[in-house]
Amino acid sequence: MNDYTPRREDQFSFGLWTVGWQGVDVFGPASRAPLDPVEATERLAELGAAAVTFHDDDLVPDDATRARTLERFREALDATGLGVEMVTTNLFGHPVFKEGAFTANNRSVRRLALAKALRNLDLAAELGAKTFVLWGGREGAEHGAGKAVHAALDRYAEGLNALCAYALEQGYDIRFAIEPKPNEPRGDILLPTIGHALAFIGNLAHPEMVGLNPEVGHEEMAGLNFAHGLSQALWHDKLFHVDLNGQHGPRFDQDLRFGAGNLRGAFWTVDTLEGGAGPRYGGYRHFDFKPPRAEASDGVWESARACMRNYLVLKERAAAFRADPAVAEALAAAEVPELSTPTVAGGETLADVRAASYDLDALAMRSTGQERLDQLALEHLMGVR
Ligand SMILES: [Mn+2]
Repeated sequence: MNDYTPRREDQFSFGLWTVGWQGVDVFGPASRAPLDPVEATERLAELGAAAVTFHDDDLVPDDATRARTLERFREALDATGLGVEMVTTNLFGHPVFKEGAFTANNRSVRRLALAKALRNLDLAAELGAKTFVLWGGREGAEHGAGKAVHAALDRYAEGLNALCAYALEQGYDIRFAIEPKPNEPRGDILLPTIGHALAFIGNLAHPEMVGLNPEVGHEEMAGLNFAHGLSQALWHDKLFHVDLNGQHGPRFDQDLRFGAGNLRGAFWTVDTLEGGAGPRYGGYRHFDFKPPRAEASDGVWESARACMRNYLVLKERAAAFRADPAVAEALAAAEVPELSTPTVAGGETLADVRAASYDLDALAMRSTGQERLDQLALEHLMGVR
């Protein structure tokens, strides 16, 4: 009997900033006390996580205490056996980045952003992280003429190219992952979706070193299908990392625990990550959520626990769906396996395709079996099959 207890091999990881979020929002100050990164690491280990991640500012906000903080953090990692799988740089919090970081109009700000990211890249390598995430929350605009997007993309590429060149020069075993988001905090953010970021990566100097860190809520804020986005990222071999959380449709970034919000979307997200109908994602299942401001610390740990539990429950449901003989029949009836057959067979010519006869009436009237298939999925999700 599966009791949905997370194990290290489930590869769950959490940002220190998630459980550490104090509830500061646009309308009010902190509702919770600061959380020591050492305590966060210990509690997450107890709950069954395999690794932690952080922004430079989450862990070492202050140069005066940097060495001691890092020493204590390393001791906590050693004691718990947790790893640091990903590191990211905060290029959005400090007011200096209010008008952008890599794409700020101000050149000194861009140089400062690059210096901060390079310093943190050294730290990422030192702690053994294999992925370096870049979320450009301030890379955008609220106005039309205020940001020359063509030049901004040149500078964005310049920043990423510099980071890649530095990682190569240092021999770091690190890949970069861009995290798209359509808006918030900026009115409009550059590289707003998975698709925009994929296209951008193709024009970089080292495209093989740069992939994606898509986030459930960010794509759903844009009204997009997250599982489809994941599938396309996997198709391009660009799913380097993933941020799991929950969101109720296009509205402010809710950062709910995974499984809350669009539960049906979460089912297909897990099915996709676990290779339900394509390659399986082999990386960490990383949670980037915010325990609601209304919660005290008990609620913080309950929501962290629930992220992993919901993933494991959905993993079981998705596996049951894929193993169900009725689903195999429904998939065949819906002709889903036929999509893997090339449209033009080897040895055939386009002239053969044009010369073939097609029974339009029969094709137009054919059953597609989609409702039957989807109802089976819903019944597995609802736990009645
Ligand atoms: Mn995120």
